[in-house]
Amino acid sequence: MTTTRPAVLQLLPFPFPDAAERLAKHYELIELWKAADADATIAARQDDIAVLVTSATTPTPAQLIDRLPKLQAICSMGVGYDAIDVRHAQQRGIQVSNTPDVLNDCVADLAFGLLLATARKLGHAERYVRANQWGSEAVFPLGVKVSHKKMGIVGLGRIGMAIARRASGFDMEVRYHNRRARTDVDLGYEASLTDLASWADFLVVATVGGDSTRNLVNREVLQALGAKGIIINIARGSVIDEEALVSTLVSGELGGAGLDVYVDEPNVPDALKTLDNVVILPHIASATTETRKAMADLVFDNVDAYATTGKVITPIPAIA
Ligand code: 8YV
Repeated sequence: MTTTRPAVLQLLPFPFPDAAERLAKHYELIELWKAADADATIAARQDDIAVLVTSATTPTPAQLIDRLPKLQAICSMGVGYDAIDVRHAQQRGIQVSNTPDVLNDCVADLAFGLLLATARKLGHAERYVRANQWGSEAVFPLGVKVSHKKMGIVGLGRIGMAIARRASGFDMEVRYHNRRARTDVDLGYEASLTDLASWADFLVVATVGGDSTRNLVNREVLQALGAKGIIINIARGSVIDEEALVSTLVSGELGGAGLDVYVDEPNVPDALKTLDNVVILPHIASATTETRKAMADLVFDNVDAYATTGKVITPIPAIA
């Protein structure tokens, strides 16, 4: 069944009242989560769908993309795109956009919040007071200092740079590891991630997710960071070998961890839930009203731009 007006297929709700109105401006809006039978809805409308709206954490595989023969653009909410088969879409000539930059501050703020919470045991201290242990013989353990310490950043991109700026506010020395050194920053580059880890007091993971970085932070790197070292992850769970992470924390080979992302979200390894030197958050790095609104608006702007100019505003670079 074909209709004159092309359609936009929205895979997930956006928590903003104007979302539907914005998306229905140029296209007929199909809100898939409202469909009684999502499969039947896609089958019935496959020839009308020109644009797909998804998110960084919503699986968007080649199978789904290939069910939409008239698809021309995929507009995703979020900067990460490891849940979307971008390469396949681009090979089909489909433009794919994400929402970079608008979330850098909140993600970097959360990275620092996690670092301070882990180093100064804020979660543990909070539980200690709530359990009425304060004043009891259970003396609360000392934390570790953050200011003037050494921070290693794995993945010095836009978010990594925002974290480095915040670290300078804490008088921290910052070095980083990327696939190759940047020529536009005056921060120390470490070609070896293991060397960066053994140098650092805090290792912050801010790199992209996906196959190219899977288990980049392996057991050797975690052991190099050491019994006094603390790892922070606001990127993707897949970047750290999660098994090695759990066992080095349990054995004491690794000092502590502040985590916002995991390999199989929302499932967090139970072993992590029992450790007081670990802070575990539910993937909230960009979860502020201001930033999520800015992310949603950029999705809408990408859809509008595609409808009016045939080009999205923030395309994901071509994946080789
Ligand atoms: C998600 C994120 O977008 O931007 C990313 O890559 O992981 C987050 O900001 C957010 O959780 C909504 O899906």
